[in-house]
Amino acid sequence: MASSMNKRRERLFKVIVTGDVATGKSSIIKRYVHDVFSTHYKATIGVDFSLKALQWDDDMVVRLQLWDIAGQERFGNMTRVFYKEAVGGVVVYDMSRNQTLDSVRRWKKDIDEKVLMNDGRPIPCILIGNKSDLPASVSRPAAEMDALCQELGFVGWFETSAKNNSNIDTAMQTLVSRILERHADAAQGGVKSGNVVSLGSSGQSGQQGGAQNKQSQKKSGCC
Ligand SMILES: Nc1nc2c(ncn2[C@@H]2O[C@H](COP(=O)(O)OP(=O)(O)O)[C@@H](O)[C@H]2O)c(=O)[nH]1
Ligand SMILES: [Mg+2]
Repeated sequence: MASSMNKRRERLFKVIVTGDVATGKSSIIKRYVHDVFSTHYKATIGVDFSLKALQWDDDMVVRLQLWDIAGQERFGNMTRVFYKEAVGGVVVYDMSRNQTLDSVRRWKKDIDEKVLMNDGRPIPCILIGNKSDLPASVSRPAAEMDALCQELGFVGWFETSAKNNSNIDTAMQTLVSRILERHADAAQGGVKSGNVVSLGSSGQSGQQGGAQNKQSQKKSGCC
């Protein structure tokens, strides 16, 4: 598929995926990249990354290098190399386990402390509540999630299911849009492949309102 892509312009973005153990980080990545899901729990130790190619528009291909912390979250102390040159982040909690939402604050703070855009601003991050398919999962009121996003500086929140393939594409699409906005200058500059793009930007803040997804139920939102 990638070979048939029209790629007059190409972007490669490193995106990091963090959150507590067993919230579904690896499952979200696997679903997004390979469209598979397994209930078999395999906690690997190390850092893993997967590549996802998106035909973003008529002439631009966006390649996402998705970094999975792959078990290191158990130790709470992530290596710098994990954060290095990331231009976007995903923090995942498990909608069926409250305490994983409490940890979101710490994961976001960690990202903001360890990686910044060249202009000194935090990298755009989205908040994902995963396992929406489970009966035990709890949907927080949208107002509460919006307020949390605002407070912690997430560009949006989404309820997903890696099992049912629900809302993951939408969530990632939003993140990529925000990354591209922040790198608007670079995006006009022609082909830049083989490199993780980590450029400063004179683009606008990604915090404007009104981008909320008001489909059937409110399963996501943006601050
Ligand atoms: N029901 C359900 N289970 C999930 C979902 N995502 C992940 N899981 C399960 O949760 C467990 C942990 O998933 P994993 O992706 O390894 O979590 P990680 O430690 O955050 O990478 C596995 O048993 C998965 O099958 C989901 O959306 N729905
Ligand atoms: Mg994992």
